[in-house]
Amino acid sequence: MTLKYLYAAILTAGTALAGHAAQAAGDLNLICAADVVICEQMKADFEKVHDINVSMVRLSSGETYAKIRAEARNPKTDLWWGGTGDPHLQAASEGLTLEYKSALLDQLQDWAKKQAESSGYRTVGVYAGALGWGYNTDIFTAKGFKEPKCWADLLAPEYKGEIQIANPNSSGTAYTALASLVQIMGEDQAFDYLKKLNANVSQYTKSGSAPVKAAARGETAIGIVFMHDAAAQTAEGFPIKSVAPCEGTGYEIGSMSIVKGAKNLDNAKAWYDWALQPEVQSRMKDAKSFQLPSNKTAEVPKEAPRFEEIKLIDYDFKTYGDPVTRKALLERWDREISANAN
Ligand code: S7P
Repeated sequence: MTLKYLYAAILTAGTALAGHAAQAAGDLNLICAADVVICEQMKADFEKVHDINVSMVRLSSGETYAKIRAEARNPKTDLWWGGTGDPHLQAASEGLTLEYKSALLDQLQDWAKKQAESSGYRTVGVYAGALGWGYNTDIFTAKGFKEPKCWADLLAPEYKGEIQIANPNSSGTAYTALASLVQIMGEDQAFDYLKKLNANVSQYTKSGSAPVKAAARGETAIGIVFMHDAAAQTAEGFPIKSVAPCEGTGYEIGSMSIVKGAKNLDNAKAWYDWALQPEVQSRMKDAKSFQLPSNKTAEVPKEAPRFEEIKLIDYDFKTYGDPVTRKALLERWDREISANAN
């Protein structure tokens, strides 16, 4: 038996154990809100063990939420895998996603189960990762920059035009940054900080990981991103060093939700149960997706930034995943930051 077939056999057995027929047939319309490389790997792996054709679109987290909301009367999407947890929670509280309790729930880390419980089981945690930034060490050496260790350091005038971060309307990463700064500094001080940071930001990208990909290519010195996305660029061989901010930082619980009114509900459940399996989550590292997996027995990649080594805030997912809070923060960001962008 080749390795490929052995792997397929393990996944098939795991799926059967999880209580879903491995041979369900038909289609599955999936929005994947993580990096496109892991999205494609997940789709291909799933199709190897199920007779289900997956139509997959990659969107950022905020874009996914907006699409699912716009399609609420006639959903075209069955399942939303990945992306930051806040918009999944927002969709859950607006009744856009379906309650579902997987038989694998008990195998998950407490943070993943809590995400499920607090949403009335309309979403669940699939991975977690902390926010920080990555910087290009070659650019730093060439320009004689000092390593920015703290959020406050990013305001230094020497970084004018040297920083990229995404737009929090489209990007879950950037919304996590906005909500984290508000929790660390208080709302008015956080907006004051963001106005000053604006002077150093050359571009607000659509996707959350784009800033560190640009830093890897030498197009910018610093990208504010999830630390695992910076680690992925280092693993690709680029001169990127990750930083966990000294004042503390927020984190994401990357999540998964079934869309209410899904046309291919059984197939959505088949993906849901499959994606919570340890074997599936252990393989994420092969796509350089270095988040912390939610299944307790999945392998933690050696490249994954460890929570115990990072000063994490007690991120308030309930408040910052609430539609009213999220809408108000994004509107304020549009008024005070986007309108004055360089
Ligand atoms: O690349 C992996 C990852 O950082 O992408 C997700 C992210 O929210 C998607 O990008 P956007 O910021 O554009 O929404 C994270 O969930 C995930 O860890």
